Amino acid sequence: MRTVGRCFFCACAALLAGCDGRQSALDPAGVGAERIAGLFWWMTGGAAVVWIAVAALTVHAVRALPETFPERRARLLIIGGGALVPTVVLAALLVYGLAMLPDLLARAPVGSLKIAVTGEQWWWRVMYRPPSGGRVESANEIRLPVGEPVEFELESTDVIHSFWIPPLGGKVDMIPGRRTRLVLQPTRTGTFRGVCAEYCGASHALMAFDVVVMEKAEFARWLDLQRRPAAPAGAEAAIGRRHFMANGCSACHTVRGAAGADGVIGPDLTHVGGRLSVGAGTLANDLAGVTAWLERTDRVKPGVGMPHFGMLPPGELRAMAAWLGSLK
Ligand code: HEC
Ligand SMILES: [Cu+2]
Repeated sequence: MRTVGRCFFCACAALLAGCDGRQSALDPAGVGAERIAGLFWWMTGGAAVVWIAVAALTVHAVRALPETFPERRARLLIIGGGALVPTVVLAALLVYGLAMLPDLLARAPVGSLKIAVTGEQWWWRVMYRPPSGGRVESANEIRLPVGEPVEFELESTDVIHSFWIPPLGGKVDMIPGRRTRLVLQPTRTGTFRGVCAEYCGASHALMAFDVVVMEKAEFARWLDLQRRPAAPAGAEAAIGRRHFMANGCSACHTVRGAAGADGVIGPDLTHVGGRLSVGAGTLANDLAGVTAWLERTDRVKPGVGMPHFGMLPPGELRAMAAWLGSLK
């Protein structure tokens, strides 16, 4: 009995751990997610009603004596319980679900912020297109103003990925050669987690991103900062910058403001120091995390499109990590 109790406790703990709001569709922080969570609970309620009715009928069927059950009543029960009730319940749920679609698929009003996100194996290229004009490139993190509808333009350069921020709304596939759309409107500030929801290769599970919903004014300030080139580094960080250029990192990475660093194969690193994680949600963005990323890239993320630099002296790796960390 004790073992059963323990197993039950562990199962509950595991289930509840899944309810951590950062990545839960049942802890909505967006207009779309609220609707979807509502639909989920109505569906669950409908399923529970059907289940209880079927279970009750089963118990009744086992107990009832055939002679006390006239054929007419049995036929009514079969037609009513077997055809009528499921048809009505399922049709109602279908109509309720479908009625939601036009709203969830609507475009954002003209003048809304647009964000183009491209899925790559295994990271996210992010391009902000504010209504005021211009574009701002970033990667592996998405920041949003609270209360505003934002239109995402989703693309892929290699295989099918799927863009999903569970607390904010539904998921939409990113299909090579096509542009799909999704409108999200966060309802509260906070930090959430987005994922790729379509198996896309070896490191599919290591393709996540942080989502930070901010107050409107704070977001405007942040976007303005992103627009600017990287802040000039101090003397110590400047050494890291030299190593960055000497080791060929700039062939794949752009750091606006660092002359010559204009590669476009990998994520834009202009303000990488201000992100919450590195490696698309894989490691903490601190000195240890970035150093580990540079040293063991392929072990951190199997199949990754960046070579590892484990052959370099540790001091050089740390210097580069320090410089990247200073790029706020
Ligand atoms: C051949 C191209 C290439 C070279 C050379 C390269 N990188 Fe990368 N880098 C990438 C790609 C691709 C990614 C994205 C990997 C992923 O997450 O799947 C990446 C990711 C990163 C990230 C994480 C960025 C984020 O937003 O999570 C950092 C930091 C980074 N590289 C630094 C460096 C440094 C420093 C060097 C040189 C020592 C370097 N890279 C050399 C292609 C490259
Ligand atoms: Cu993917």
